[in-house]
Amino acid sequence: QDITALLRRAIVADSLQLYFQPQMDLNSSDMGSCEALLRCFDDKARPVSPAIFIPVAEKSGLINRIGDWVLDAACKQLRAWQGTALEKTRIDINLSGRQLTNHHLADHILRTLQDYGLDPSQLGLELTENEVIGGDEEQIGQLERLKQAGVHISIDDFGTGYSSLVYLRKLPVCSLKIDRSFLHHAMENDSDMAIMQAMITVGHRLGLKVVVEGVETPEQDKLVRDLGCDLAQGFLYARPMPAEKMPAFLADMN
Ligand code: G
Ligand code: G
Ligand code: MN
Ligand code: NA
Repeated sequence: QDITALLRRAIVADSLQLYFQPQMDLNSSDMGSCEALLRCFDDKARPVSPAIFIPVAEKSGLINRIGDWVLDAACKQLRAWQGTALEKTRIDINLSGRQLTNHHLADHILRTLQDYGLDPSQLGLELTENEVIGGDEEQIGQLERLKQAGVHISIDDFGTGYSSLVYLRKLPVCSLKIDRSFLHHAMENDSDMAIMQAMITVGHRLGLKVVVEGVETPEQDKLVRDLGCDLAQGFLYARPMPAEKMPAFLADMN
Protein backbone atom coordinates (compact mmCIF):
# COMPACT_ATOMS: atom_id res chain seq x y z
CA GLN A 1 0.00 0.00 0.00
CA ASP A 2 0.99 3.60 -0.56
CA ILE A 3 2.07 4.80 2.88
CA THR A 4 2.59 8.40 1.77
CA ALA A 5 -0.98 8.64 0.44
CA LEU A 6 -2.26 7.01 3.61
CA LEU A 7 -0.40 9.55 5.75
CA ARG A 8 -1.67 12.49 3.68
CA ARG A 9 -5.25 11.26 4.04
CA ALA A 10 -4.74 10.71 7.78
CA ILE A 11 -3.47 14.28 8.22
CA VAL A 12 -6.39 15.73 6.25
CA ALA A 13 -8.96 13.54 8.00
CA ASP A 14 -7.26 14.18 11.37
CA SER A 15 -7.33 10.44 12.02
CA LEU A 16 -3.84 10.10 13.48
CA GLN A 17 -3.88 9.20 17.14
CA LEU A 18 -1.52 9.39 20.09
CA TYR A 19 -1.17 6.45 22.42
CA PHE A 20 0.50 6.87 25.79
CA GLN A 21 2.82 4.55 27.67
CA PRO A 22 3.63 5.28 31.32
CA GLN A 23 7.18 5.58 32.57
CA MET A 24 7.29 4.40 36.17
CA ASP A 25 9.35 6.19 38.79
CA LEU A 26 11.03 3.24 40.54
CA ASN A 27 11.65 5.15 43.77
CA SER A 28 8.21 6.56 44.38
CA SER A 29 6.24 4.01 42.30
CA ASP A 30 4.38 6.93 40.74
CA MET A 31 4.05 7.52 37.06
CA GLY A 32 7.05 9.70 36.21
CA SER A 33 5.83 10.66 32.76
CA CYS A 34 4.41 9.03 29.70
CA GLU A 35 5.70 8.58 26.17
CA ALA A 36 3.42 9.62 23.32
CA LEU A 37 3.49 7.05 20.52
CA LEU A 38 1.91 7.92 17.22
CA ARG A 39 -0.63 5.59 15.64
CA CYS A 40 -1.88 5.67 12.07
CA PHE A 41 -4.67 3.43 10.79
CA ASP A 42 -5.09 2.08 7.27
CA ASP A 43 -8.34 2.04 5.25
CA LYS A 44 -9.49 -1.05 7.12
CA ALA A 45 -8.76 0.56 10.51
CA ARG A 46 -5.73 -1.67 11.05
CA PRO A 47 -2.83 0.07 12.81
CA VAL A 48 0.29 0.76 10.74
CA SER A 49 3.46 0.76 12.83
CA PRO A 50 5.42 4.01 13.16
CA ALA A 51 8.51 1.87 12.54
CA ILE A 52 7.11 1.66 8.97
CA PHE A 53 5.52 5.05 8.40
CA ILE A 54 8.00 7.36 10.18
CA PRO A 55 10.88 6.52 7.82
CA VAL A 56 8.51 7.06 4.86
CA ALA A 57 7.39 10.39 6.32
CA GLU A 58 11.01 11.42 6.79
CA LYS A 59 11.81 10.70 3.13
CA SER A 60 8.76 12.52 1.78
CA GLY A 61 9.16 15.52 4.07
CA LEU A 62 5.71 14.87 5.60
CA ILE A 63 7.48 14.41 8.94
CA ASN A 64 7.34 18.14 9.63
CA ARG A 65 3.56 18.25 9.35
CA ILE A 66 3.27 15.04 11.33
CA GLY A 67 5.67 16.36 13.96
CA ASP A 68 3.57 19.52 14.29
CA TRP A 69 0.46 17.40 14.63
CA VAL A 70 2.08 15.34 17.41
CA LEU A 71 3.20 18.45 19.33
CA ASP A 72 -0.26 19.97 19.03
CA ALA A 73 -2.01 16.75 20.07
CA ALA A 74 0.29 16.33 23.09
CA CYS A 75 -0.40 19.92 24.19
CA LYS A 76 -4.16 19.42 23.77
CA GLN A 77 -3.91 16.32 25.94
CA LEU A 78 -1.92 18.11 28.65
CA ARG A 79 -4.54 20.83 28.60
CA ALA A 80 -7.34 18.27 28.92
CA TRP A 81 -5.58 16.70 31.91
CA GLN A 82 -5.38 19.99 33.78
CA GLY A 83 -7.55 19.87 36.87
CA THR A 84 -7.58 16.04 36.83
CA ALA A 85 -5.41 13.45 38.61
CA LEU A 86 -3.17 13.42 35.52
CA GLU A 87 -2.29 17.11 35.64
CA LYS A 88 1.26 16.48 36.91
CA THR A 89 2.01 13.98 34.16
CA ARG A 90 4.67 15.00 31.66
CA ILE A 91 4.24 13.90 28.05
CA ASP A 92 7.39 12.91 26.15
CA ILE A 93 7.11 13.11 22.38
CA ASN A 94 9.52 11.54 19.90
CA LEU A 95 11.31 13.94 17.59
CA SER A 96 12.78 12.89 14.30
CA GLY A 97 16.22 14.20 13.32
CA ARG A 98 14.62 15.93 10.34
CA GLN A 99 12.60 18.14 12.69
CA LEU A 100 15.78 19.31 14.38
CA THR A 101 16.99 20.77 11.07
CA ASN A 102 14.14 23.30 11.27
CA HIS A 103 15.76 26.50 12.57
CA HIS A 104 12.48 27.57 14.17
CA LEU A 105 11.86 24.33 16.06
CA ALA A 106 12.65 25.72 19.54
CA ASP A 107 10.61 28.88 18.92
CA HIS A 108 7.76 26.83 17.56
CA ILE A 109 7.70 24.42 20.52
CA LEU A 110 7.95 27.19 23.14
CA ARG A 111 5.28 29.27 21.42
CA THR A 112 2.93 26.29 21.16
CA LEU A 113 3.35 25.57 24.88
CA GLN A 114 2.60 29.20 25.63
CA ASP A 115 -0.46 29.23 23.36
CA TYR A 116 -1.86 26.27 25.30
CA GLY A 117 -1.02 27.89 28.64
CA LEU A 118 1.36 25.08 29.58
CA ASP A 119 4.57 25.10 31.58
CA PRO A 120 7.55 23.92 29.47
CA SER A 121 8.36 21.31 32.15
CA GLN A 122 5.18 19.46 31.17
CA LEU A 123 6.75 18.48 27.85
CA GLY A 124 9.62 16.14 27.11
CA LEU A 125 11.42 15.43 23.86
CA GLU A 126 13.02 12.11 22.93
CA LEU A 127 15.78 12.08 20.35
CA THR A 128 18.07 9.25 19.41
CA GLU A 129 21.76 9.45 20.13
CA ASN A 130 22.72 9.82 16.47
CA GLU A 131 20.23 12.64 15.97
CA VAL A 132 21.62 14.60 18.89
CA ILE A 133 25.29 13.85 18.32
CA GLY A 134 24.91 14.34 14.58
CA GLY A 135 23.43 17.78 15.18
CA ASP A 136 25.47 20.85 14.34
CA GLU A 137 26.07 23.72 16.75
CA GLU A 138 22.89 25.49 15.73
CA GLN A 139 20.81 22.38 16.43
CA ILE A 140 22.50 21.74 19.77
CA GLY A 141 21.84 25.42 20.56
CA GLN A 142 18.13 24.90 19.96
CA LEU A 143 18.07 21.94 22.34
CA GLU A 144 20.00 24.04 24.85
CA ARG A 145 17.34 26.75 24.65
CA LEU A 146 14.53 24.26 25.09
CA LYS A 147 16.25 22.67 28.07
CA GLN A 148 16.91 26.06 29.69
CA ALA A 149 13.23 26.88 29.26
CA GLY A 150 12.43 23.72 31.24
CA VAL A 151 11.60 21.21 28.50
CA HIS A 152 12.84 17.72 29.44
CA ILE A 153 15.26 16.21 26.92
CA SER A 154 15.96 12.48 26.70
CA ILE A 155 18.27 10.42 24.56
CA ASP A 156 16.23 7.51 23.22
CA ASP A 157 17.54 4.04 22.28
CA PHE A 158 20.70 4.87 24.21
CA GLY A 159 23.61 2.55 23.58
CA THR A 160 22.71 1.68 20.00
CA GLY A 161 24.24 4.73 18.30
CA TYR A 162 27.71 6.21 18.40
CA SER A 163 27.81 5.23 22.08
CA SER A 164 30.68 7.54 22.88
CA LEU A 165 29.97 8.54 26.45
CA VAL A 166 32.27 11.53 26.02
CA TYR A 167 29.58 13.31 24.01
CA LEU A 168 27.20 13.25 26.94
CA ARG A 169 29.30 15.76 28.79
CA LYS A 170 28.46 18.61 26.45
CA LEU A 171 24.97 17.72 25.31
CA PRO A 172 21.86 19.43 26.70
CA VAL A 173 20.22 16.28 28.02
CA CYS A 174 18.26 15.35 31.16
CA SER A 175 17.74 11.58 30.79
CA LEU A 176 19.13 8.52 29.08
CA LYS A 177 16.73 5.84 27.91
CA ILE A 178 18.70 2.61 27.67
CA ASP A 179 17.64 0.65 24.63
CA ARG A 180 15.56 -2.40 25.47
CA SER A 181 17.95 -4.76 23.65
CA PHE A 182 20.44 -4.43 26.54
CA LEU A 183 17.90 -5.41 29.17
CA HIS A 184 16.58 -8.25 27.07
CA HIS A 185 20.05 -9.78 26.82
CA ALA A 186 21.36 -8.82 30.26
CA MET A 187 19.89 -11.90 31.96
CA GLU A 188 21.81 -14.37 29.77
CA ASN A 189 24.72 -12.28 28.64
CA ASP A 190 27.41 -10.97 31.00
CA SER A 191 28.68 -8.36 28.57
CA ASP A 192 25.24 -6.79 28.09
CA MET A 193 24.88 -6.72 31.87
CA ALA A 194 28.28 -5.02 32.19
CA ILE A 195 27.43 -2.47 29.49
CA MET A 196 24.14 -1.69 31.20
CA GLN A 197 25.84 -1.19 34.57
CA ALA A 198 28.42 1.08 32.95
CA MET A 199 25.77 3.18 31.18
CA ILE A 200 23.84 3.61 34.43
CA THR A 201 26.96 4.59 36.38
CA VAL A 202 28.09 7.14 33.80
CA GLY A 203 24.58 8.54 33.46
CA HIS A 204 24.34 9.06 37.21
CA ARG A 205 27.82 10.53 37.51
CA LEU A 206 26.84 13.08 34.87
CA GLY A 207 23.73 13.96 36.85
CA LEU A 208 21.29 12.36 34.40
CA LYS A 209 18.20 10.29 35.11
CA VAL A 210 18.44 6.77 33.77
CA VAL A 211 15.36 5.18 32.23
CA VAL A 212 15.24 1.54 31.17
CA GLU A 213 12.94 0.49 28.38
CA GLY A 214 11.35 -2.84 27.63
CA VAL A 215 10.63 -4.18 31.12
CA GLU A 216 8.39 -7.18 30.45
CA THR A 217 8.85 -9.49 33.45
CA PRO A 218 9.02 -9.20 37.26
CA GLU A 219 12.62 -10.51 37.07
CA GLN A 220 13.57 -7.65 34.77
CA ASP A 221 11.81 -5.20 37.10
CA LYS A 222 13.86 -6.54 40.01
CA LEU A 223 17.07 -6.32 37.99
CA VAL A 224 16.56 -2.70 36.95
CA ARG A 225 15.75 -1.76 40.56
CA ASP A 226 18.88 -3.57 41.80
CA LEU A 227 20.94 -1.77 39.17
CA GLY A 228 19.68 1.58 40.47
CA CYS A 229 17.71 2.76 37.42
CA ASP A 230 15.49 5.73 38.14
CA LEU A 231 12.59 5.03 35.81
CA ALA A 232 11.30 2.09 33.82
CA GLN A 233 8.96 1.63 30.91
CA GLY A 234 7.58 -1.57 29.50
CA PHE A 235 4.73 -3.96 28.92
CA LEU A 236 4.98 -5.21 32.56
CA TYR A 237 3.59 -1.87 33.79
CA ALA A 238 1.47 -0.89 30.80
CA ARG A 239 1.22 -1.16 27.05
CA PRO A 240 0.77 2.01 25.02
CA MET A 241 -2.91 3.00 25.45
CA PRO A 242 -5.32 5.63 24.18
CA ALA A 243 -5.74 8.68 26.45
CA GLU A 244 -9.18 7.50 27.60
CA LYS A 245 -7.56 4.57 29.42
CA MET A 246 -5.03 6.66 31.35
CA PRO A 247 -7.28 7.77 34.25
CA ALA A 248 -8.17 4.14 35.04
CA PHE A 249 -4.52 3.11 34.84
CA LEU A 250 -3.58 5.82 37.31
CA ALA A 251 -6.46 4.93 39.64
CA ASP A 252 -5.53 1.20 39.61
CA MET A 253 -1.93 2.07 40.41
CA ASN A 254 -2.83 3.71 43.71
O1 G B 1 5.04 2.68 19.17
P1 G B 1 6.06 1.79 18.57
O2 G B 1 6.90 0.96 19.52
O3 G B 1 5.53 0.89 17.47
O4 G B 1 7.12 2.80 17.89
C1 G B 1 8.03 2.38 16.95
C2 G B 1 9.03 3.49 16.69
O5 G B 1 8.36 4.66 16.18
C3 G B 1 9.78 3.93 17.93
O6 G B 1 11.16 4.02 17.60
C4 G B 1 9.23 5.29 18.23
O7 G B 1 10.22 6.11 18.81
C5 G B 1 8.80 5.80 16.86
N1 G B 1 7.72 6.79 17.03
C6 G B 1 6.54 6.61 17.64
N2 G B 1 5.81 7.75 17.64
C7 G B 1 6.57 8.68 17.01
C8 G B 1 6.39 10.07 16.70
O8 G B 1 5.40 10.70 17.04
N3 G B 1 7.41 10.68 16.03
C9 G B 1 8.54 10.04 15.67
N4 G B 1 9.48 10.72 15.01
N5 G B 1 8.76 8.73 15.95
C10 G B 1 7.79 8.07 16.62
O1 G C 1 12.28 3.68 20.15
P1 G C 1 11.24 3.97 21.19
O2 G C 1 11.78 3.82 22.56
O3 G C 1 10.53 5.26 21.00
O4 G C 1 10.20 2.81 21.02
C1 G C 1 9.01 2.77 21.67
C2 G C 1 8.40 1.45 21.27
O5 G C 1 8.77 0.43 22.19
C3 G C 1 6.91 1.52 21.22
O6 G C 1 6.48 1.10 19.97
C4 G C 1 6.46 0.52 22.26
O7 G C 1 5.32 -0.20 21.82
C5 G C 1 7.65 -0.42 22.39
N1 G C 1 7.71 -1.00 23.72
C6 G C 1 7.38 -0.39 24.88
N2 G C 1 7.53 -1.23 25.93
C7 G C 1 7.98 -2.40 25.42
C8 G C 1 8.30 -3.65 26.00
O8 G C 1 8.23 -3.87 27.21
N3 G C 1 8.72 -4.62 25.16
C9 G C 1 8.83 -4.42 23.82
N4 G C 1 9.24 -5.44 23.07
N5 G C 1 8.52 -3.25 23.23
C10 G C 1 8.11 -2.25 24.01
MN1 MN D 1 10.93 6.81 22.32
NA1 NA E 1 13.94 2.70 22.29
